[in-house]
Parts: sequence; structure tokens; C-alpha cells
Amino acid sequence: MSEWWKNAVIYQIYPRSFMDSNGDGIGDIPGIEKKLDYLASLGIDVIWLSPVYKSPNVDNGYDISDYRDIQDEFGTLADMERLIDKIHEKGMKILMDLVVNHTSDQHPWFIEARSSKDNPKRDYYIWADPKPDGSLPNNWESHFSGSVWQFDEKTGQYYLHIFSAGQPDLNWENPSVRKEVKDIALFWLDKGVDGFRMDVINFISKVPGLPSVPGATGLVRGNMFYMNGPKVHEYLHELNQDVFSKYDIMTVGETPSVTPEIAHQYVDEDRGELSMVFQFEHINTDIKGTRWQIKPWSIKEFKGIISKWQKAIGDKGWNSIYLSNHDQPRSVSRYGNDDKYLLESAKMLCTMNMTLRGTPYVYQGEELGMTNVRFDDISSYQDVESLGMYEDYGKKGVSVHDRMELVYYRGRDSARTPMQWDSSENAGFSHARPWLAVNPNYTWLNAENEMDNPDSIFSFYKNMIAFRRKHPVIIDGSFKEYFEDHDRLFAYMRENDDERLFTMLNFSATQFTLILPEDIDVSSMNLEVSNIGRKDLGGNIITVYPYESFVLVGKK
Ligand code: ISL
Ligand code: CA
Repeated sequence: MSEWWKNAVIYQIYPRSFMDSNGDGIGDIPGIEKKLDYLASLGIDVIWLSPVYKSPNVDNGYDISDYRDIQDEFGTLADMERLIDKIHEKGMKILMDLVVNHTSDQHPWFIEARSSKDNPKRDYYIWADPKPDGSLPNNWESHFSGSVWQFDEKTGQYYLHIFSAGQPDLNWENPSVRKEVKDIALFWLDKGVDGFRMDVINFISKVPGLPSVPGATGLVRGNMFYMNGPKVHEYLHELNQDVFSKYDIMTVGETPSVTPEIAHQYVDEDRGELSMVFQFEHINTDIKGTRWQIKPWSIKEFKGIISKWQKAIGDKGWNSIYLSNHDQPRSVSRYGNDDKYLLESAKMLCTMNMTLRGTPYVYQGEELGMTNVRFDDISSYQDVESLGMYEDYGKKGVSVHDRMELVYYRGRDSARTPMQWDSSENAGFSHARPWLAVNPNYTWLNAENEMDNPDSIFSFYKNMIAFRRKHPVIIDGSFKEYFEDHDRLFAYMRENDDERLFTMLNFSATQFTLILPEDIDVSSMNLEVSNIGRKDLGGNIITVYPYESFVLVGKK
């Protein structure tokens, strides 16, 4: 089986916010089709679509009521089939988002399952009786606030939902459920898709008995009882053997709470499970427990985690490289500087993503340097997770101001504001009022402005993607870190039998002097990338500017 995905750059589309073709304020599939030339011009290889299936949209499509059809707002199955063909015609590939830890509560399986205790579909989901004293079956807290248990009046039992009550968890212990998942995958593979991003796929196996978290008062996350659970590898191997391995495709599992050791069990070639996973260690350095418990992040901790993953995964198994997606703040607002150094820092982050070992993911708008948003009032927000926190923390007495600051810093809607195409009304995204307001900075921060400007963030991405393609050392080279103890700088050498590639990244607004070590011979290496337009380094003692990044390339 070829490993084309090791050479690929993947672009994530959040369809609701990408491009509206019919003026209802909601992005759609024909809208994506219109923008394929834009994506081809950026040079990406693969498009990952966040879910487009039928859904009541409690969680914007991550609650699926029909896996074999498209939600009306996005178009039709015929539109989707045409999109798949068009993407292939342009030499790109497409990944679907497979959300199979849970379904929507409007899925026919769940409607049947809840109709009676002896319904044949009952066992597709996870049910529990109230405790003898009438209380909840256990103390697990849902990711979207409140208990993971929802009481079903009709049958007198609770059902489990790790996310919202509209997202009941499937019971993977049931072989019929696993068969259904395989059939869904086959349905899309037979339509020609090139793989899957698999939503919270390490949540599918729960510890038998669903025990309460010991020693906790109130509701707490029961992570240890369902993340990387006892049978997850058995289930994924089965899926791989029966379906994935029969096609020339890739799979990327979304797996919160994995270390490199755990990740190896999912991605090593001899395991026959997934091509790669999204790990969360680097992305969670600014939170303490759940996503709303914020702490300052340190460059040193952050780069330490990235290094650790670079060294641990790649010779065996494979990494994914990402800084943002539809669940995370905008990368430049979080890890760069979205004010004075927007240009420099967005390019610096791109330099990193395109020179690490692994498959890089670009999230829509990241290639423009799109930033977080601060709407005045909670009523401007849509995300079920932010709204859940807002209500919950309100009950706990947290002030409006503090709750809004959390939404600004960490809420998912910043990543979901409409794509900024041009400076016309609604950022060229739609003729109607968009489902979520546009970021007011669209007047100057937009694709039209950037596409023809050689100094733009867009052009930098385009150049970096082309640069990556020219240097196989980025795919197969070893990784060695320099200046490990430096608290502003991340620097590393990538090396194979032909080439050496040295990347320097300043993660701060501070200027400082740097002496490059002797094994980096500035005179024999070419400065091939500079985010501040340097022509050369002029020696091995250099002044490093705020958010500067550069790449030196030499022959072996
Ligand atoms: O709480 C988290 C980690 O501890 C979250 O990162 C959570 O695991 C993650 O947001 C899961 O995301 C995926 O599944 C959700 C959906 O809302 C997200 O959009 C999706 O990416 C439920 O399907
Ligand atoms: Ca539309």
C-alpha cells in the first residue's frame, strides 16, 4: 500500500463557514466547489471536510442522523458526488469526517432504541438504571457540561452521552454496531473518498461497569474510563482488516489524551489500525484540566512536547502536525501575536508546520492569518460548548466578564467565523447575514488582498508548501533539537543522506543575539526561507528579530 499521505499537506474545511453559494448565510458544498481553484493554487493535496451528513446540528454536524445523506443546508448527495469528482479532477484527494463514537438522538437507530427496552436496536447504545436511591448511574461529567446521563422517561433508564444529550454514545461492544460502521465506511469508499478523519475515536471502548471516578465530589470527567479503553485497539484493528486495508486510503484518528507510547499503538505500521492520530499534548499546554481552566502556556513546555513527538514518532508510525482546527482558538492569536506581529508570527508558525516530520494540516483561514474574534455579547455566539460553559459557570457565580473572557480566549466560534474572501459585505462569504457573524477585520484581512501580494501570509504558505515538496528531507529526515533550554527559541535540524535543513523559530516579540553552533556552517548552507525578507545571515552571530523564522539548507 502506498503511503501518499506522508507527502501530503491537508486542508481542513468547516463547510458551514467556508462559502455560501445560495445566499442563505450558510456555507455549502457547491460553495466549496467554487473555491477548489483557490485550494489548488495554495498547493494543498488533500481536503478534509468536517461533517456534511444529515444532522439536527446540535453540535454543527458532529451529531449525525443519516450517514448516507447530506444535510439540506449543505446540498444533496449528488452535489457531494460531484464535489468528490471535481476534487479528483484537480489532482486533490478528499477525507470525510467519520463521527461514530456517537450518533444524533434523531438517528433512526436511537429513535428505535429508545422506543422500548426490548427493541432490537436498544443495545446499539449504552443504557443504565438509576442507582437504587434514584441518583445518576455514575459521576461522569459531559464534555459539554452537566452529567453524561440523560434520563429517558419512557423506558425508565438513562443513556450515556459523553458530549451533548443530542449525541448518545454508540455501544461498540455490540458486533452489529461495528458492522454498521464498516458499512458506512464502505458506502463512502465506494463513492471514491480517500480516507477518514475519525472523531474522538479513542473514546469508543468504555471500561465495563462504567465506574464512578473515585473520591470526587460532584461531576468530573471520567476520561480514564473511556479514553483509550480496553478494546479500542481490537475494534480499530477489525475495522482496518475488514475495510481500510482493502483501499489505498489514509485514516487520522482524533485522540485526546494520548502520549507517544499510546499513539504508537494506534499508528505503528505493524499494528494495522490508523495512519496517524491527532494528539493534544501541545495544544493543551494552556489549560489545567478541562478546556475552560486556563493557565499561561510556556514556549519551553510547548516546544518540548513537539520535540518529544518528533523524536518518538516517524521512524515507526507517523505524526500529524497541526496548530488549529474547528475546536481550537486561531493559531496566530494563541501562539503568535495577532496584533503588531500578525504577519511575522503567522509566517513563523507556518515555517514550523511545514518543516516538521509528519503530515501538516492547515485549517481554513489559517493561511490568511485569520484571528480570534471578540463579540460583545454571548447572544452572538453559537457553539454548544461555549453556551454550556456560560450557563454552567453562571450558576457557579462566575461573572459575565470572566465568562466572556473565557469564550474569547478559548471558545470554538473564533475558528468558525466565516472565511474571509474579500472586503465586500459579509467578507464575500455570503449575500445574506451569515449564521455566525464575520470577524470585523475582514475589511483588510481577506483572501483577495493576500492572493496577489507576494509578501502576504497566503503567499508564504504557498511558498512553504512548494518548498516542502522540493525537500524530501522534511518527510524522511531525522530530527535534532538545538538550544533546548532557550525559552523563546525553537530550533532544529532535519537531516537525511542528501541534505541538512536547519529551522530557527522565535516564538516571542523579543529581539536577541544568537550564536549558531559550529556544526551549522552558515557559509555552506543557503538561507532558503525567511519570514522577514532576509537575504543572508551574514555570519554565525545573528540578531534575531521578533517572531523571526528562517530555514537554512545544505548538502550533506
Ligand atoms: O474536551 C476535549 C479534550 O479533553 C475536547 O478537545 C474534545 O475531546 C474534542 O473537542 C472532541 O472533538 C470532536 O468531537 C466533538 C465535536 O464537538 C468536535 O467538534 C469534534 O472535533 C463531538 O463530536
Ligand atoms: Ca448556503
